[in-house]
Amino acid sequence: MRGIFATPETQQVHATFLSRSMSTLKNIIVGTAGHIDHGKSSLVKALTGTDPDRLAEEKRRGITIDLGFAFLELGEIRIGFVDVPGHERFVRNMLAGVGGIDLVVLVIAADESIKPQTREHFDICRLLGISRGIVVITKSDLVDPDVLGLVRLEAEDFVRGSFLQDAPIIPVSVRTGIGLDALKENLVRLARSVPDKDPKQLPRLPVDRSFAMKGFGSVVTGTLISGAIQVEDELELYPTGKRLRVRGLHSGGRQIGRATAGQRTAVNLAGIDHGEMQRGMVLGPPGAFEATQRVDVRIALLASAKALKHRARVHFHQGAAELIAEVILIGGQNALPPGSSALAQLRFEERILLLPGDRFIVRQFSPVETIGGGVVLDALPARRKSKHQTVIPFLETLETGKAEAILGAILERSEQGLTTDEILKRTGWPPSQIQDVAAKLVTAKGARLVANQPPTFANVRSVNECAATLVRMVDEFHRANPLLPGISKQDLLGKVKESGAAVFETALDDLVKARKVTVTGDVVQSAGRELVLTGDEAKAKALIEHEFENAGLTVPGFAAILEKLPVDSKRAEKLLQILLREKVLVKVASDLIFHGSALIQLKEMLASYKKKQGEQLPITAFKELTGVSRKYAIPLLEHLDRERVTRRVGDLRVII
Ligand SMILES: Nc1nc2c(ncn2[C@@H]2O[C@H](COP(=O)(O)OP(=O)(O)O)[C@@H](O)[C@H]2O)c(=O)[nH]1
Ligand SMILES: [Mg+2]
Repeated sequence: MRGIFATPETQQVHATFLSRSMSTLKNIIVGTAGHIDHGKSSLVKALTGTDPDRLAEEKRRGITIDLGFAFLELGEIRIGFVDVPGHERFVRNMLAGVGGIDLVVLVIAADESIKPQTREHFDICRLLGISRGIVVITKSDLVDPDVLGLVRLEAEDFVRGSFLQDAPIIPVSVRTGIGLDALKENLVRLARSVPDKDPKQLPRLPVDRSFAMKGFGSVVTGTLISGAIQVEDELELYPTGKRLRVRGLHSGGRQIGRATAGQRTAVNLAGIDHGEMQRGMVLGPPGAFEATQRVDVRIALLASAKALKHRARVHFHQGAAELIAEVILIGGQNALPPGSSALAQLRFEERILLLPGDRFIVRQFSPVETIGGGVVLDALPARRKSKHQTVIPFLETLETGKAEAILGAILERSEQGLTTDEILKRTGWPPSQIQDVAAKLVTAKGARLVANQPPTFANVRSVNECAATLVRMVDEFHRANPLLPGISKQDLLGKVKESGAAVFETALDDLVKARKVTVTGDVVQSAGRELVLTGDEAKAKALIEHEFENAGLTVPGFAAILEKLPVDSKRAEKLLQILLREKVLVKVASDLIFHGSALIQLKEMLASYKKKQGEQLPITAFKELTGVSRKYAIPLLEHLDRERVTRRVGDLRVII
């Protein structure tokens, strides 16, 4: 499939590329912006040798309709150009391309100066938070120096107070070649200042083209905005849920094994028809993200726009996607005034993959023009009833908070805690970052690890509140059921269902550690609860104790005792539990119970043995000393080991 973009020029680049190592190259995406006919495509061609107008119709009409692409290597910098159409009818195509760019070349023709789409494209760049660029005054050969000076002043004025305020302004002409070298120098300088992309981020490739290649099958192209993709990777096509295998990768007209963020990338995919892949869909890691139909955002309206009414419909553009959205203003206002911003929920008719931090553009429904933009804060907002007062501070934390504050705020709104996978869907952070941030939050006592499989984190308050409820529920149960030993765990969990199993288990564990409740098998009861016994029960309890006390170390089976008791076996079992809890009886092994006094005597016997015979104690000596059978001797000795009365050394015990 080599040769998707093959031209003589790219093949030549290929030859020079082979002598260079991949890792030393820095990939940068440069987008053009500006009014139609101002010379954007000609400039890209002059810089790269590639005509970005690739469609037959574009060539015939001499205008750019859809996105065009070209590549240029300057030293260690590899630039992917995204050439956008300037015509107002094709702003939507412009928007599909501008998403992943690192720096913009704002083109202003010397003979026309600033025109409507110069403004609109510039607004879009600002709204998308693009932070670097160059102003290029094209067609400088068409005007005299005075006019050029004037256009330069107008350009300076135009960008004042924006991210381009201190950007170079370079007059060029593709006719005379003037300014092209200066432009290249500035591109390299600016490209170097673009921060390196974090290779640990998860990959996202918004699809801007999809087509079939004879002999290869389906191909999509896009700007890889984060992470890396490798041949043979499995990817998911969001929001369709389809899983696809990467058969091949191309960038800049050559086959590659791995594409990294900041590269224009063509992906050959197995197992799908190209017609099923559309502009706006996103390739990403399988199962990692979740497409959405509503997002909470900060939305800003241009000063030049009309007020935006609550519930207004707009055209929403993000990445390469375009959808219709309904704007729900969260603060309760009726309209958003021009030049201001607000928190809002956007509702879509279709599902789309969005993540916090994604910048978007909104265009008026009709007539279609750019009116504002914003940033996604919460891509999976909870369905809320009327709690606007809590959602506003929450969204403000997502907007401005540090990672730990953000995770803390997300957990605070998730009663049951969240697994790392669920946190990923809400933040887009790679797993390693989630682990780091969660660990810091746990250390700072802002969160608890409530389960290990899978790792689940919860707000500290959720656990504490659940524990408080549990104490209340167990007390209530005792009051209502004085003769039952306690409430089953299952029933107790049913009473705090909204806490979820992981938070419940952690809260219960806390209560056991704090000795507020005890858990025996499946039964939870308040610690230190004094059972009120009936006369028969009290008699039976005394009898049980007596039997064990008399038996010393040669304890009876419990069945034998049962026969003598005036209560039924279920109740007898309960009485046994009480005696164990009171530590009158001691459980040495699962079916071996002794009276506490017998064990004290045993320890005394061992102490005097040690005095007379020394510390070494063979098992036979132990059996003789105590008169117990081998069946009892072993568990008893193990009990003594645990109690640190004896220590096992080979076949011997040593009395400590
Ligand atoms: N004289 C002159 N004409 C130019 C220059 N750059 C572009 N043009 C012409 O301006 C027209 C529009 O150029 P094009 O690159 O398609 O503009 P775009 O719509 O911004 O992409 C074409 O006829 C070009 O030949 C230049 O530097 N000097
Ligand atoms: Mg063009």
